[in-house]
Amino acid sequence: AVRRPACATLPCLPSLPLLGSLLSLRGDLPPHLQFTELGRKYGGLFGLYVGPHYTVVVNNFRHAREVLLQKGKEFAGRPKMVTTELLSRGGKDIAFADYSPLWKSHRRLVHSSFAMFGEGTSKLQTIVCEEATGLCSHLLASAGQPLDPGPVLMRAVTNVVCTLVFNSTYQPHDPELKVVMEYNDGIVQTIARGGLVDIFPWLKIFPNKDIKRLKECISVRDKLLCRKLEEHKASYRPEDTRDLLDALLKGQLGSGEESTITDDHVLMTAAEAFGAGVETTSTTLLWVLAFLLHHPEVQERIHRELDEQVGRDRTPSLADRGRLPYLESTLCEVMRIRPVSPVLIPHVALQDTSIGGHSISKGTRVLVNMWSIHHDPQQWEEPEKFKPERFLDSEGHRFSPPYFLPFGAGPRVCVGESLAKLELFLFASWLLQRFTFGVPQGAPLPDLQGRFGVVLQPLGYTMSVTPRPGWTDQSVTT
Ligand code: HEM
Ligand code: PLO
Repeated sequence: AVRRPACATLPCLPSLPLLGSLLSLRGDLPPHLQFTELGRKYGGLFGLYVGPHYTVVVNNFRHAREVLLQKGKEFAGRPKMVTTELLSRGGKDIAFADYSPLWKSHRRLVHSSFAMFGEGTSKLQTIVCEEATGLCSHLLASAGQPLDPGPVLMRAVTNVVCTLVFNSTYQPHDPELKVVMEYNDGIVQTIARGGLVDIFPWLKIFPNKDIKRLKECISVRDKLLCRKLEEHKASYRPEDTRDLLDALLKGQLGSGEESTITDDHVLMTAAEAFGAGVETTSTTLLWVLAFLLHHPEVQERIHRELDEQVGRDRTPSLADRGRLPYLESTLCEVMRIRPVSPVLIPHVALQDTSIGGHSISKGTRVLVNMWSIHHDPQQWEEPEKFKPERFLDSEGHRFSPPYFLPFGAGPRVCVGESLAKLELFLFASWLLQRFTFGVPQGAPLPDLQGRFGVVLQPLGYTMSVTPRPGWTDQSVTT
């Protein structure tokens, strides 16, 4: 009983009822690599069945542009998935909520409150620089010993998001921070074993013990968030928006469409900003350091650029962004070669429409394989090579080609994009102004393949930290 594909003109993987195209998929490959490989046989655009759900995979830029930008609104839906429904109380967040007018105003509210903390004001910069200072003195204290950069980066990034969402920060040994790290870790490990794609029948991939652990972690998270929300309500003053929670409360009390968002929406949004803010940024920074350990010549060139453009007498600031094109290109190259979200979040067609002239019916799921777009040899010369200078033009200015889309594009583009870029720039420039990162004696180079869970992460590694001339004294870092 092989199923007839929903779209007659598109190639489709063989599919059985219930199992969908499972038998044609390889359990040992993460979805982005699997789809890239299948693309060689079926072409850049093909269909498959994820259990009962007809799903179209988009492997090339031309079709991705159609889905995300030209027909962005038609493809702005999200599927219901077992674990993300649990995570977001049935889609009361932004990322996993299906399209609706309420979602739209909810998203706009979140976006504008991020903008409020963003580049216009210097508040965000102050927050990040404060954490960068703390991070640098921690690194200086560990100079000479092998260091796992994961936990220290995680804490710095957590504190940035914490200030933004709750207007509070954690000291290194705060027990609440430990609780946050633990529940977050539990969610990351259970929410998306095979990626966010729910590609295998969920009972197979999410054994009950995982669902149980996920529920426990969510419940710990929710208790903590509820407490924060109650504290905020008690001290809320409309004239002083301290953070994202205040901005959401203000929206709730206002007269716009967003005034119908519930306390559940407020909680889920805070949880998501927190989760997204921490997981993506810290992972990207870990990839940056991993690639720099592999490419000391890139690190040297960044050092040179920093020495020439910033020097030692002051710390880098956002105003230096235009002056550090090579550093910025390195960050882009890292996000190209290892996008943290290689197949984005699944999209859904909200109406009957088409991709590349093939008709697509309402409800079809669409997976945009950003990995294959970022590794397409037709667009990128030697796509497997790490070459930051590919983002520089002949005059040394940075440029960003249209097929470089680490944050997605269109109505579902990442809401944290400018926040993330700002953080990456400030953390990277502060760290590299002061330190040289290397491989500890006898230790292996970091693995660059990574592991795909909810985001594409590098495996754990250790590095050595050496202060650069002029930065050896603890007193200069405070
Ligand atoms: C969505 C990338 C940081 C919040 C996304 C998507 C990508 C992405 C690819 C999915 C787009 C789609 O489905 O078409 C990244 C990268 C980051 C980053 C590469 C950092 C390097 C952040 C941060 C936040 C954030 C810091 C918030 C504080 C969100 C939210 C969505 C999202 C709420 C869902 C948007 C929607 O569905 O409408 N991000 N992100 N992200 N991101 Fe990010
Ligand atoms: C990370 C673990 C948190 O505990 C919960 C959470 C919320 C939002 C998710 C994030 C996790 C992973 C990265 C996601 C983000 C929304 C957008 C972002 C999926 C699961 C990306 C990169 O698409």
